[in-house]
Amino acid sequence: MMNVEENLIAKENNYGANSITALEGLEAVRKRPGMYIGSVDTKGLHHLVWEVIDNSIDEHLAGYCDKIDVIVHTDGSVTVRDNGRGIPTGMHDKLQKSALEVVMTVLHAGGKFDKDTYKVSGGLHGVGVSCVNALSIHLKAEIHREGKIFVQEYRRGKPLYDTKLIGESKDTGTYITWQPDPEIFEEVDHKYEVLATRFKEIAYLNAGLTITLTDERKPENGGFKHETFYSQGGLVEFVQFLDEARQPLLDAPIHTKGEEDNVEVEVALQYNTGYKENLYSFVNNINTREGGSHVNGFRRAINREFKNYGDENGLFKKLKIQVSGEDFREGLTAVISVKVPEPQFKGQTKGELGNAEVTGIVSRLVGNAIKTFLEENPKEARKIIDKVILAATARNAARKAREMVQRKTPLTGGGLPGKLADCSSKNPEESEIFLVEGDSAGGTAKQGRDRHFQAILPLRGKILNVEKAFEYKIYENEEIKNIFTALGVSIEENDEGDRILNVEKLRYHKIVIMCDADVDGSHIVTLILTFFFRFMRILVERGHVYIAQPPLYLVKKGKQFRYCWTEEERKEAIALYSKGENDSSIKIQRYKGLGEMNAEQLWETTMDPNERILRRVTIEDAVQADSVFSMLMGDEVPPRRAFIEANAKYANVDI
Ligand code: 0RA
Repeated sequence: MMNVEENLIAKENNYGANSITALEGLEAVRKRPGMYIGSVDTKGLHHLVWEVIDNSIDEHLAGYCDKIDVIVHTDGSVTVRDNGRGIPTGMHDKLQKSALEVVMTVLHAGGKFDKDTYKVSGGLHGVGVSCVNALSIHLKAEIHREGKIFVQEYRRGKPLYDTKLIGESKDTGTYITWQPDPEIFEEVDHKYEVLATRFKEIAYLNAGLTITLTDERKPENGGFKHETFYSQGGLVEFVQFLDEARQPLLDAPIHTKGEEDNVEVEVALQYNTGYKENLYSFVNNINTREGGSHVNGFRRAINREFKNYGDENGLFKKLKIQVSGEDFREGLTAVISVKVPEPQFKGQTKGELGNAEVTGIVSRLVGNAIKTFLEENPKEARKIIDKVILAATARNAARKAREMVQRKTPLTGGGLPGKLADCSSKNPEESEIFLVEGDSAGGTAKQGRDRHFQAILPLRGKILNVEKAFEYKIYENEEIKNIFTALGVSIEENDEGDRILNVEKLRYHKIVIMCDADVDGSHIVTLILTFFFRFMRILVERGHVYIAQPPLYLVKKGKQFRYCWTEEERKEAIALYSKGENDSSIKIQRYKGLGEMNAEQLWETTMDPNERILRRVTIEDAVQADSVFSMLMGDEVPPRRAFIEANAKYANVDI
C-alpha cells in the first residue's frame, strides 16, 4: 500500500507549484539509494553536491543567480550557497507545510515550478534536493527571501521543526548545509580535486557564473584552500583550455550560439596541429560521454560543410583517395553544449542523448556557422583543408603499414611475437598478460609466473610517445606491434572509412602493466596508458587494463618477514617486530625496481592472484584524463608527478 504522501498530486497553490506530481516519501530513497544517486561510494557522495548545485545553476540559467559558494567543512559537511531567488517559503495550502519543507521532504518536488527554465533531468541528475536530505544525517536550509531569513533543519530527511523566521536580510539566496549519512555512504570524504574539476567545467559552460570552492579541512596562508572558477568567454575559453598544450591552427576558435524549437545550441571549435579528436559534449550542463544526437548533428555539419567547400574550390583534386569523416576531425577540439527541455538519455551509462530532433537542429545551426566562417576566412579555410588532405594521406599510409603488421608471418608461429612467453590456457577469460618493463624483469616474471594462465611480454625501453607521433610511425614501432599481435586485437576500417578496434579475438581479459615503483617506472606506465587511451580505449572502458603494484619495502627480522606497500604498513611491521625502541636486528629493504626481487618474491607479492594488489584503470573523467595526458606529454616534470599522484584515482580492485 502506498501511503498518503506517496500518492499525492499537488494542485495550484499559493506559490504556483502546479507541476508537482507523483509525490513519494523519502524512505524509498534511504532504502534504495543506488536507484536515485547511482551508488553509495565516493561517486554517489559527490553526486549529492552535483544535485544541490544543479538547482543553483538552474537559478543562474533562469537569470537570477550569478554566484555560488561551496564550502567543505572540517566535519565533512558541505555548504552550497547561491544568490538566486531562494526556495519559496510560503505555506502550501493542502499539505499544511511550507513550500521549503515540500521541496526538501518530497521526492521530485525540488525543481523549478515554471516550465520556462531548463530542468536538468534524466541520467542520474535531477532527482531533487530532497534526495540529498534523505541521505544526510543532518541538513540545514537557510533561505533569504522577501527581506527575511527562514530556516529549517532535518535529520535523515525528517524536519526537526517547522520552517521558522530567524531574521532579516537585504539579499536573496539559498544556503544548504548537509552532512552525508555514514550509515548510507561507504565513503564520506569529499575530494577537493573532484569538486574543483567539475566546478571549472561548470564555469566554462555557464559564462558569467562565479563559483568559489573553500576547503576548511586544508589550512593555507592563514586561511583555507580556496579557488574561484569563472569564465567570461565560456565555451571559447573552454576550447582554449583543452588545447593549452597544443598548437592552434586558427587565430581563434569558431564559435556559434543559436536556438531552434526551444533547443539551445552553443558550439566552439578549434583545429590544432595534432592528430587527435577531442570532442566534449554536454546536455543541460551534463557531460554526455557517449555522445548522441547532438554530437551526430555536429559531425554531420563538419563533414558536409568542409567537404562542400573543398569540392567547390577544387581543393581535393590532387588527392587520390576519398576523404573520410575522420579526416575532418583530426586535430579537432570542440565543445558542444545543448539545452534541451526534455532530454532523453540512453546508452550503457545513460550518457548518450536520444532526442532525434536535436540532430537536425545542431547540424543546421553549426553548418551555417561553418559555411559563413569558410566564406569569410579563405586563408583559414585553406589551412583546415590542407590538414584534412594530410590526414587522408596519413590514413592511407597508416593502412598500408597496418596491413604489413597484421599480416601473419609464419616465422613467429601464428603471428605471435617472439618475445612473448605465452600461457598454456587458450581461454581469454582466465588468461592474463603482464607487460613488463625491461628484459631482465621480464625474465624474472617468466620464471615466477603460473604459466597455465599468465603470459609475459617484456617491453624494452620507453615505448613511443604516442601523443606526438604520426600514426603510421606507431605501427613501425616494434614494441607497439608486439602489443597488438600478442593481444590479438586489430584495427579495421568500417564502411565510412573510420577506424575501429576489433577486440573479438582478444587473447587475455586481464592486461597488467608491471613497472618499477619509481619515477621512471611511473613514466613508463603513463606512456603505456596513453597508448591504450588513444588506440585501445575500449579495453580500458571494458575494465581489461590493470596496473600491478609491487611492494615498496621488505621488513625482515631473522626468519620473519613482511612485504609492505605503504609507509603505514612499514611502520606497523617495524612495530610488530621491534622489542625496544631501536631494534637493530630489523632489516628494511626498499624495493626500487622489480629487478631487486627474485622470481619467487615477484610471484608472492605482485603476481599471485591471492596475494597481489592490482589497480584497475578506469576512465573516470575524459576531460581530466585528456588534459592530464596532454600535459604529461609536454616536457615539464611537475605535471607528470601530479599525474602519478592522480593514479590513486584508479579503483583498487582485483577480481
Ligand atoms: C522552487 C521554486 C523556485 C526556486 C527554487 C525552487 C530554488 C531551489 C534551489 C535549490 C538551491 N538553490 C535554489 N534556488 C531556488 C522559484 C522561486 C520564485 O519563483 O521566486
